[in-house]
Amino acid sequence: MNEEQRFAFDTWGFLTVENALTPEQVTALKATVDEHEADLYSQLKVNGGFWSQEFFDLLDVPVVSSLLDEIYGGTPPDGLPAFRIDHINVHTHGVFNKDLAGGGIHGGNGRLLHPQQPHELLSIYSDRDPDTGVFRNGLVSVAYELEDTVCNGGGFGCLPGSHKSHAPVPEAWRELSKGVHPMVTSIPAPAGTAIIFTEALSHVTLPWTAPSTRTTLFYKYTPRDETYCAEEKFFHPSDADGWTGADDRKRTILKPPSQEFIERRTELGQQRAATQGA
Ligand SMILES: O=C(O)CCC(=O)C(=O)O
Repeated sequence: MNEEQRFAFDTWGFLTVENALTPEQVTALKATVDEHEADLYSQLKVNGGFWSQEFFDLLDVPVVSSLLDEIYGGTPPDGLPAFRIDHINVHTHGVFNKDLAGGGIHGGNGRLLHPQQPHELLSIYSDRDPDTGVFRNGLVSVAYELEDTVCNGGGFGCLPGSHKSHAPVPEAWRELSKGVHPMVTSIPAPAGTAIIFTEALSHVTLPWTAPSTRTTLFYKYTPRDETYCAEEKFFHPSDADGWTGADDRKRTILKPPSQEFIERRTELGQQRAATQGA
């Protein structure tokens, strides 16, 4: 991470990497999306697997993975990635953009907003050790823009710095279809850019007014031994079988969290439900 990226991620909760994808990758990925439907929790084996080699390659884009390692506390001693893929979403305008009028602001730092809850249940957080400067993060998104979001005022929006907030986003700001509060910041990104943001950052889809089709791929990661999504949505190392570049790195990224973590999380979730129901 260079000093600009470290400042941006620490202070605002996101950073951008221009040219993370080559124009050839952008073209190939867009063509593949056009053959499919925009999809949440996409690329899972049960749904047919990765749509193409380019979709598989995006699991581990070197310029992005080195940043993710730092975001997740540094490269582990085994030299393999510090993170796993949690889920992949494919968005196009009009499908997930509420008739292009803008979405609802969501996200927030679970550990600051709900400090009384067990950490295992709060997969959305962002932290930095004040002494060492080491980052610790839960769910982190890498949004690959396949269409310019520079001049049209649409695309990814957020409240920079809100990943450090102990207070929820004001209700009156939340629903963008009712109006975009001036504090909501648009993050312009030419096609091929990766926007890397912690889901602890309050963020949103801005109204899209351009005639072009916005196409964005969201690769969402967690630390190796954590999860955001439920067990039936896990990827598995064998999902790499048959693809070029199916190495130990990719298989580590596709690995589910440990069984111990899953059981502990399930138990804590049941305890919380019982307490809330009591
Ligand atoms: O449209 C965007 O860029 C924001 C997407 C979003 O809200 C999310 O991935 O949680």
